[in-house]
Amino acid sequence: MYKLHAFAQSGNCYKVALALDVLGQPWEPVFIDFFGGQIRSVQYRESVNELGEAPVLDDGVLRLTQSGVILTHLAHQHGRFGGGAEAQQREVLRWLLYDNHKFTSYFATYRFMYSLADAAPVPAVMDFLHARFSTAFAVVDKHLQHSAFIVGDAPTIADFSMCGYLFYPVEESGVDVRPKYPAIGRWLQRIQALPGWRGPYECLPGERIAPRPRS
Ligand SMILES: N[C@@H](CCC(=O)N[C@@H](CS)C(=O)NCC(=O)O)C(=O)O
Repeated sequence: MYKLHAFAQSGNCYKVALALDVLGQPWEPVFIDFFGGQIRSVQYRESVNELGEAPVLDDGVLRLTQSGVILTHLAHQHGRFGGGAEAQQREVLRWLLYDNHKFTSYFATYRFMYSLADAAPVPAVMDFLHARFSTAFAVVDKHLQHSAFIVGDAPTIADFSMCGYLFYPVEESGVDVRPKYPAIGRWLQRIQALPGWRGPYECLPGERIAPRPRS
């Protein structure tokens, strides 16, 4: 059975959990104590992931890291959600790269600093991150005005990757994405309707943390 090293607040872990659930593949969670510092320990880097990151997937033979690599592996292994023809597969990769660089990363960092980090956020840093993810969200919203899913009219791993942080509660980021970006909102509804869908706090291991109180 697949083993997914993960923690509940990680949208990057959720990307993989969602793919496994929608593929109908049973998997076992292995809790990472992110907030207790486990991921930064020498032990974690030496024995779990030299990159010092989550998610990590054990598939029985391979140990894989980087959600985009894991998703691509799962799509190949199960012959689903990887895109059909070569041109579509290339599109899937293009959006995975865009997601990792611009769509997920700025928003995930913003959310972490907004409500999960110990220290209060620095306003100038938050303004920068907000501007960066807003640009990316507008790009994706425009794209989704003409496309049911990120690549064509059927779901792919690009969707699972890009929605990773968008099913968390609004109070964790302070950004109500659905009304602000209506095409993204409709796309999230389509993903949520896929058989097997579960939210991040339903499937990932670890306690839910109350967002840090705002001053
Ligand atoms: N591009 C990576 C990002 C992974 C990542 O940044 N994971 C976070 C948790 S959501 C992490 O482990 N951060 C630890 C750190 O940056 O020190 C992926 O998609 O897997």
